Amino acid sequence: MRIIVLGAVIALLSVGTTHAQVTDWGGGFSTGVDSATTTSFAATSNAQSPSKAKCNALAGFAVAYAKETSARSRFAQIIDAPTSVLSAEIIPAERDLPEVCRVSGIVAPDIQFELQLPTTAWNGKFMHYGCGGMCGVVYRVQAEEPLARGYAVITSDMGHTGSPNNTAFRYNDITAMIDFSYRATHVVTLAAKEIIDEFYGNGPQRSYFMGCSTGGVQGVIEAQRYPHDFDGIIAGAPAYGTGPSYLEWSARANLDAQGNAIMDDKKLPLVRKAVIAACDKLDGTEDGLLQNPATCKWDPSEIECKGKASASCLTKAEADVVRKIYKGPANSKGESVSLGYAGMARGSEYMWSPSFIAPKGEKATRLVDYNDWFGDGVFPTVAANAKRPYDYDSDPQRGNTGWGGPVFQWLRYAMNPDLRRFKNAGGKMILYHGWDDNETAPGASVDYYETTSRTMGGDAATQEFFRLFMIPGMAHCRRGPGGDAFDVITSLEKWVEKGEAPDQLLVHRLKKEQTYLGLPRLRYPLAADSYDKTRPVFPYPAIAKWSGQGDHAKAETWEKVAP
Ligand SMILES: [Ca+2]
Repeated sequence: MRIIVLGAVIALLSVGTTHAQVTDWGGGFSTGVDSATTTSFAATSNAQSPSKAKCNALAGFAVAYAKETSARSRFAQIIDAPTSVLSAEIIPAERDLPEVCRVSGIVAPDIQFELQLPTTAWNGKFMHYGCGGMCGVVYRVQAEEPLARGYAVITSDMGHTGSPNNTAFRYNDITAMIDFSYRATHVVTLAAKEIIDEFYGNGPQRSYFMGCSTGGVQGVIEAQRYPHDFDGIIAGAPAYGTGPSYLEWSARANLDAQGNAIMDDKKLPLVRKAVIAACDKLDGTEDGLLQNPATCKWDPSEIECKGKASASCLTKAEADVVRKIYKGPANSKGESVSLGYAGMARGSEYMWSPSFIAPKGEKATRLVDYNDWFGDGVFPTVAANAKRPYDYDSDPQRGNTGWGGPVFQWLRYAMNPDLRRFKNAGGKMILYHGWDDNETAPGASVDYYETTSRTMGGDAATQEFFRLFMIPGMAHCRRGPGGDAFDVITSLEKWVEKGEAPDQLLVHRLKKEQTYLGLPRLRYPLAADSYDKTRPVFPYPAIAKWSGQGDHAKAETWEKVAP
């Protein structure tokens, strides 16, 4: 059989293509991913390995698709997920990544995906790796960590092509809204399982989802709406997006009535120093980190100027700015208008510049990119209002909680605490969130866990299938002074496959900090000389407290205590 790889089609559709797109929602994506390879290969049927033959057979679906013959029918007939394979080709092993059959395709109407199928090194399992920001790109690099472990891995663009920094894709486009909100994650999973079955002759023994930021919210929504898709889910720092935009709130907190910045970022170290001085020892050791910022009640009035304003104290206006950012979105009466959000955590002040409080003379980045993130997104059907700021008095009253208006809000609602179907299906979920996150409010994960715990019968019953780990000193998905490297895939595998629930995550602080986007992807176990500190993080609400003996940079000197 002569094989034709539809390179031109791939190029037109930009599957797997991105050009150094960078977004502040750094959880889920990367820069500089290579373009999709469009090289043809000329395999002949009498010189093929079995996996090459199977990969070519998948490519045959692409040929059939182009010719509109009936051979496409198996995937086209997937209920809820009519799928077309556009190309399939063998990619040789490189670095620690195995040889794969790389399949590109589309789930109708326009969700592009890439599925990588290890040819000889398959571990029998499937991983769906989530996206980041507004997605719009198929990020191949996301697949690397699970791929190196032998997983068949799928990634998708969630239904539209565009910059992950721009919300305009969903302007008056209900299909794009639905696919991005929840449908794409589900239907791409259906397609993956069917193609896996076609390629290997049987479906995956286990199916997992993993992602951070937008990827995190994809995972949580899967547990809520499609509880049979995955045996296990890792959801990091979910961008729930259900509250009035706390990013905008935090940036506007620093504007006076004329729209000028009240303070610059020079005083942020002063604030953080005072926070740490007041609360560091609550966890038993003065290591510059707060294990549980929620118990720190420090107030900016502590360092308010007594007499003349100076560099070593806050003016009353500056103290108000800091207090507002801790508090989170509120109306003009001072009443919180979020769903249990606590605003930014104490100790996270080092992450506030340049997002909320910029260097002197510069504009906070969350004001600069405001229109892309919130303008088009917040008021998608009222063009005249598209660029106006969120009104924390009137908008909540109109049911507009920010982020795309009420319709989009509901499509993407990720706070349903009724996880009975997920639990009954045997699903397990690990949720993690950095306490110093300045992009998705950490209090939202605490709120979601607590609401779920109340709904599902308390902590013990909930932790049978769902555990939250709040990571001290970690920013959005990674980075920060507390350590950001933990082998969460292995933790989930043990839980699902051996019934060993994760009693802790062992967090490592790397000597060389990860990049903002987490590249290159880490591999576990880490090299022993790559980190200088380990610490256990226990399932919320338990926290780690130093025992008082030994080296507090070593995990074994910490104990699990009630909050
Ligand atoms: Ca401490």
